[in-house]
Amino acid sequence: MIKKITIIAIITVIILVTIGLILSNDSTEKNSEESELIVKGDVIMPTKVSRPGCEEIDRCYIPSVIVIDSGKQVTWVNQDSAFHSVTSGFYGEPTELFDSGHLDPFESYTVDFDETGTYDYFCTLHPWMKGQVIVE
Ligand SMILES: [Cu+2]
Repeated sequence: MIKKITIIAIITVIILVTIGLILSNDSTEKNSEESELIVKGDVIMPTKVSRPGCEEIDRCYIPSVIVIDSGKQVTWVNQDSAFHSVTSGFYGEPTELFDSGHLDPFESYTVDFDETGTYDYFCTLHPWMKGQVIVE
């Protein structure tokens, strides 16, 4: 009788470990999918955009317009040596949907977009820096 219980216990443990392995594999796949999406959604703030001029060649945020599916996210990366921000709305008229605050050089900022629409954003420090996220 005790042997039967031991065997049942061992089988139960094996089943639980197997389920655990399957679940952990699933979550690993999900994580790699997510990181691919982050790379896809990257918007870069390149160097020297803290002076006016980038708006003339549409290079303040690269790309300045990004189109994504709803439920996805966008990550901005500050590749400049100056502070920048990613703030929803227009200069002087923030919509308060999202605001990165001052991003240090090489700092990044991610926003989830669950609702479709067009989201304008700007840099609070440099009024000429404008961008748009279009969520479809
Ligand atoms: Cu800026």
